[in-house]
Amino acid sequence: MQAGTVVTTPYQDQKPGTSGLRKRVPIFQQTHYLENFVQSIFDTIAVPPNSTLVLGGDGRYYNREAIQVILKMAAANGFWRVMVGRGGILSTPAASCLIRKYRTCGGIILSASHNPGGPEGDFGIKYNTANGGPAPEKITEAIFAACKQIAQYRIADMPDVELDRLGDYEIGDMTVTVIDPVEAYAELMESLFDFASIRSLLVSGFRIKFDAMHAVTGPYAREILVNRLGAPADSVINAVPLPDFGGGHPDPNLTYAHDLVEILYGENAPDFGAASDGDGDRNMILGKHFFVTPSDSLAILAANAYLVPGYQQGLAGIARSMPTSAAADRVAKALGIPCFETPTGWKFFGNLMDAGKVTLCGEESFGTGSDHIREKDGLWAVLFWLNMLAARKQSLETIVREHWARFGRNVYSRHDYEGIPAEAANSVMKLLHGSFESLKGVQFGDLQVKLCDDFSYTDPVDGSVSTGQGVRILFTDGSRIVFRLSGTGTEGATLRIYLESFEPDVGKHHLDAQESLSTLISIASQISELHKRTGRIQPTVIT
Ligand code: VG1
Ligand code: CO
Repeated sequence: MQAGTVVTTPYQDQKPGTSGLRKRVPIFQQTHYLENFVQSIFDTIAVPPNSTLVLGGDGRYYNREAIQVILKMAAANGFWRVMVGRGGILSTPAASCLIRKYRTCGGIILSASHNPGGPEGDFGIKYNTANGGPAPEKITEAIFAACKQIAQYRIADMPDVELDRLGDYEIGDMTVTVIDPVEAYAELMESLFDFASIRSLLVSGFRIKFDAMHAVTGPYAREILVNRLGAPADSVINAVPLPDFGGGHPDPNLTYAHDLVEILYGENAPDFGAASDGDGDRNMILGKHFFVTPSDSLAILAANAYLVPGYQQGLAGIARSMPTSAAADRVAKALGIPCFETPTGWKFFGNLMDAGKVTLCGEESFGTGSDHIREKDGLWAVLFWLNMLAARKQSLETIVREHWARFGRNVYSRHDYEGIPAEAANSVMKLLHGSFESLKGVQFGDLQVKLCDDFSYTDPVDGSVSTGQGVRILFTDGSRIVFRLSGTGTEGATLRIYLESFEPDVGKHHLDAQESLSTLISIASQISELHKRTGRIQPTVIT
């Protein structure tokens, strides 16, 4: 094997967003585009001697090709070993699990998560550090700086590695170990949850449907839910990962996971439904004719953690992203534990978990997880719910309603306006920024504006500061509206509007969230001049 150096020129657009670098496949296929980014990762982390790298992706189009390139570059950059999932497959949580289990120096995950795939779809790459979590901002910024200056990369001249057979392959001084993508992850799940009682639930006629959306979780769900927990095989649908996700949009929400939604809202619906996204780190939880908002899900998991073996020793604390509702804060208060509010993106939870300050974390965007790994974890959330349902022997809807009755309901919704021109989106944000002073104290019907700001966060562990994390319009009664631009899209801009109000009155808990939030919804469109500036009246996705 010969390792050579290739002269290259930088691309200026390789700035990682909320979760890694995401671009359309044709952009990634440009000469040296992938190589430049990978070399910039290796240069930034200055590969220590005898290092192992975990490598895998969600199986989307270009996954295999990219893996072969990265293996050759890893060999030329002095890695001792690369552990790659069979077929190039690793879900994001499984990659995090492997990095931690084998104490590797980190991992590269190839995924654009919930973004569509295929030759014209999206591709993505992210680097996770030795703790198993997404690289923090200071590392992603250093990678971006390296990308802008790169002049050469190193790559070995070697044949492609056989990715479909388990085993060790010696390539020069490096070993490629093709591993089972599911095994270690499934074992970790068995160590956290009461599999025996979940199995009894599933064989007693309690029916579940899990929609893998033709993305990476199919093999994981089959192994865990069907093989290990005894659910009937047809409990897992769209279970085969496909390079284009079957033409779908692997985003587990009420709009894109419509197959599942139709089943759970249909006649003779199962008792429990769930879906996961492209790379397996998100979860949507449904009951019979019932939807659980991710913010409520986090709060409910926290309140019921004492029922789950892996969490029976108690929770150190909870963290949620700023736009996530304050439902979890109420549980934290009742449990007498701290609750942290971080910017959007799982990378902000890593320090808190490493420092032992929090056990559970969540985001309103269908992301929930714990310190068992350093990523959000879709199937973990499903198993947590099943464990809770098995222990409480009540319907999912009853559990949620009892939770609201005890803690009050944080009525919540997110409205996404996808694919709007970047200038229009920027002008909305600029208008809002310019209105902070004039909005303060203004009365809208019963609601009065208390404060407007742009959220910034000081990491309590390392003191790093992140600014510009979303515009908040806070009202005196605790209601709020948050405006943010997405950092994961690849085309135009996506404006997210997050709406929240608190309803203590149990007599009003049955009301539809959109109805309860209608005043906030109209204030949001008024103060952002949404229609005038974007031409949109209706959101693309409501959750
Ligand atoms: C979105 C979500 C955010 C999540 C991120 C990555 O980011 O809002 O909560 O952490 O996706 O999730 P944005 O910037 O588009 O709002 V995933 O499943 O794409 O790794
Ligand atoms: Co994801």
